[in-house]
Order: sequence, then structure tokens, then C-alpha cells
Amino acid sequence: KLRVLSGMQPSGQPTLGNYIGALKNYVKLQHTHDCYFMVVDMHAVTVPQDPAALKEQTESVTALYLAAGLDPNVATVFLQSTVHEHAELGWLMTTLTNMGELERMTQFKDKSAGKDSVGAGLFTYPSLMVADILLYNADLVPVGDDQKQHLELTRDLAQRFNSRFGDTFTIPEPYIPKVGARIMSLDDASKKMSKSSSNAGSYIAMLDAPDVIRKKISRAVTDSGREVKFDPQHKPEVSNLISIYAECSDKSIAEIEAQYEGQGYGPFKKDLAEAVVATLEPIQIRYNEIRQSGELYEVLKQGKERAAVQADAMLKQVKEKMGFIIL
Ligand code: AQP
Repeated sequence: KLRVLSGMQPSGQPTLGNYIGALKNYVKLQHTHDCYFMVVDMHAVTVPQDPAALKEQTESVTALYLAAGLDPNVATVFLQSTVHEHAELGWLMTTLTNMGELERMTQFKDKSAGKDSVGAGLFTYPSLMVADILLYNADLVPVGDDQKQHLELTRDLAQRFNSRFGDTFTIPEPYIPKVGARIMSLDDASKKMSKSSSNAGSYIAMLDAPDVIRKKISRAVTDSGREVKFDPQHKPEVSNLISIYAECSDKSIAEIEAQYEGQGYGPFKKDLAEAVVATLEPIQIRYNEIRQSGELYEVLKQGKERAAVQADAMLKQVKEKMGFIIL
């Protein structure tokens, strides 16, 4: 079985973008692949986090993983911070990363733009992500489009390590969905939908109540035309809504275009809202059951133990190859 690894940051309320671009694919891959899914809490602290909020968000993301359909007896579900090898290999990978490589990262540029003070961790974030992936010798990494550049760096560093110190790491491949890899903001189709946005109207949170979802979709920006047509260049807002619709139903983009031909945006938006509600409501019901059951910490402990076995063996091998003394 090919090995899959991915993760989500507990940096806010996961959005429909996180679901469509990543989580939905985690669930699909778990039965055919050897899967490791983390909540990357150490990445979340690359921007300031309130301690109580971090804890709540970490529990919430874990519960959403399970509510969306991840089975912790099939996939290994764990917290990045509980397997200390991530931090150790992260440091070693930082020493192999060039400043120029990190300076080119668009996520760093976006997240640091206009800020007076930017943490060094935000800059070295990609090196830790490299370690997350290489520590498990992952073959495939399901991510949205925004993580593609970090994955290219991971491949470069795996190759760099292998050629300097001898064959060690598998070169991972990104697994990026064809539709829905980049869900855009509801208020500005030039920006991706993001859970850390300060404008709650720009995203649909996976835990938004049905009426909130309906309201946000009815207010979503469109153009002044009335054609429901998929044309990302000329109609980015409507195209984004069509992608969401296709991902939340079993309709293709062409079927959606045909269904709303000549009807304007009203009926389209109404049905889209119902498709999103139908996708998220069952997840929300399971989420509430899971939060009440108190099972999360047990799941995370079991996941930590399984992950640590792999991580420990890999880190030892890496340290040995680099010339560290292993006692
Ligand atoms: N808008 C998006 N469309 C499709 N996929 C997306 N992903 C994120 N936004 C979209 C994918 O979700 C996974 C988890 O993301 P993350 O938690 O690592 O954080 P991120 O990529 O930085 O996404 P956010 O939601 O914008 O978080 P913040 O605001 O904290 O930075 C990844 O696979 C990502 O590609």
C-alpha cells in the first residue's frame, strides 16, 4: 500500500475550502492507502494563538476529521506536537534549506505582507512541513493548490538529502483534486477561502449553522451578468460557486451550467446553499456526538503511539547518516 500523509492547522474554524481541497480526499484515501493524518498544531503557532483557543481548535479539528469520516482504526490520526521527532527533523531540515528557497514561498509573502513583526517560525514553516512528510516516507500528500509550492520544496529537499547522505527518503507526490483545489473567498474571488480571515462572511465554516450558510451564500459576490457559466478568467466569482456546487453534489460542471441556463443567479444560489447544507449537516451532527463522547484524547493517544514508532525509526536513520552519535 502506498503511504499517505497530510494535515490541517488548528488556526481557526476549518472552512469548506479545507473540506473540499483536503479533508474530503483524506476520507477517500483511507481505505486504499496506509494513511497518517495529523493536526499540525506546531504550524498553527507560527502566527500568535491564544492558548485556550488553540486547545479548543485542536480538539475541534480532530473531531471534524472523525465526523467527516476518518476511521481512527484505519487511518492514524494524531497531533504533530505529541510526536517530538517532527520538531527534531524540522530543525535538521531547516539546516538543509536555503534562505532563498524560503524567501520565494508565496504563503510566507502573503502572511507576512504589511506586518511590522513577523515570527521567524513563519519563515521556516516550510522546513517543518518537509520534516512532517519525510518522517513517514509518504508517497502521496493530499493538499489544496496553495500547498503545491511547499510540496515542491519537500521533493527538492528529499533529493538533496538523498544525494548528500545516501538514499533515505521517498520522493513524495502531491495529490491535488482537479476541481476544488482552490476554493476562493465569497467576498473576493482573487483570494482563497481561508479559516484565519477576519471577515466571517468570506468563508463557510464547516460548523456554520444551516441558516448561516444560506445567508452567506445569498450574500456571496457575483458579477452583474446573469449567466451561470464556468469561466474562471471572466467570471471568477460564479465559477467558484459552480465548483463548490459540483463538489457538494454529484453533478458535473456542465450539468450545473445546463440546469440553470437562462435563469439568473437566484435559483442557482438557492440550490447551491441546500447542496452545501446537505454536505455539512450530517458532519455537524456527528461532530456534536463526538465532542460529547469524550473519545478524542483516546484516539489521539493511540495515534501518537502508532506514529511515534515510524517517526523514531526514521529520525534515527537520518541522524546516523548525518554523522550524529546514536547512544
Ligand atoms: N481555499 C482552499 N481551497 C482548497 N483547499 C484549501 N486548503 C486550504 N485552503 C483551501 C487546503 O486545506 C488543507 C489544510 O490547510 P492548512 O490548515 O494547512 O492551512 P492553509 O493551507 O494555510 O489554509 P487556511 O485555511 O488558509 O488556513 P490559515 O488561514 O490558517 O492559513 C491544505 O491541504 C490546504 O491546501
